[in-house]
Amino acid sequence: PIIDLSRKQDGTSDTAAFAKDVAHGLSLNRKDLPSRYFYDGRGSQLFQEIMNLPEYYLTRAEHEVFTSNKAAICSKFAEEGFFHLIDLGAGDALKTKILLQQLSQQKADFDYVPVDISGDAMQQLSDSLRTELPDMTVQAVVGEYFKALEWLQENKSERKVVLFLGSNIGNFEKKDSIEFLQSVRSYLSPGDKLLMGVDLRKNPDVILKAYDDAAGITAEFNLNLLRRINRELGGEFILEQFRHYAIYNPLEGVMRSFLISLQEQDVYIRDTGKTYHFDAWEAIHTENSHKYSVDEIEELGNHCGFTIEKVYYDTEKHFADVLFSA
Ligand code: AVI
Repeated sequence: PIIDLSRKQDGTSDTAAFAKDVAHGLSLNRKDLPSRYFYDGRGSQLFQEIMNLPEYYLTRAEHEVFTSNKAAICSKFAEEGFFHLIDLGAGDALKTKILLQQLSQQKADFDYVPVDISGDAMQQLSDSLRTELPDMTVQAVVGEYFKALEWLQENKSERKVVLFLGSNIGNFEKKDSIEFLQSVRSYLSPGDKLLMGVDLRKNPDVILKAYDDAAGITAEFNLNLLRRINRELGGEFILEQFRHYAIYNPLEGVMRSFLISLQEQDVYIRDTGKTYHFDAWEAIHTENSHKYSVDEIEELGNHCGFTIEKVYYDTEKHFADVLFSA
């Protein structure tokens, strides 16, 4: 059985929240839309395609980190007996499965708690694990990260190992990443662990290409946000009148993505009851992807109550999976 924590308690629908965020973001002087809205059905599918692109090194690098270090990582997880393995934003869990296979080979005593906002993804993952690892106990949770941690807190007090992989931390604003990690820490006890996947600072050309691929899949992924507004909120964006633009700032270590209006135009969005004006070449900021040095990630972790136990790298040192202890 899958636990569904995604229903709103306050009676408002997801669409109403989306409309509110879009209305707010497009009314700002510097227009801004939250990147969490990328992931509708088509957006999630495009992200899968991104992860297979030759330019998008992140997924391959983390895959390598896990295949080369799985025994070491898993023995750290299992060294004190039973634990809950909580995978925040599990998705298809392709990389986590490397660890799951290893853990079951080691006969580790654990259960697996994948958490994701997508109910479809959690259903598919539960089904695939039932055939691939039939002896493993799986409790999938559909909902926001924090709801799942709260739920776990109420129900059990055993040891926890939290996974936050794939550079998902990079999509938070700096202050939100602190709030997030402090909150994760508040649900953990001393000795519990957090394994976090972070994209490292590197040659800006390599980073830039990962977010502006030759096949144009990332551009599609970004533009899909406007398509989603059209479909779900009755928006009237003409997609051809916007382009994807991505730029890396090496001082801050931040990749930023935008949608740029190719001409002066007005766009009506039915569910917000408003028309939004765009100057020619005006930008909508849609995403940040932060790149870290190991020192920066250590400082962030320490600030939030974690200490580094071990850092695992791929051979090119493009990516790191950092094992923190609470
Ligand atoms: C999900 N997240 C870690 C991806 C990233 O690299 O920031 C999302 C993404 N955006 C464009 N390409 C991939």
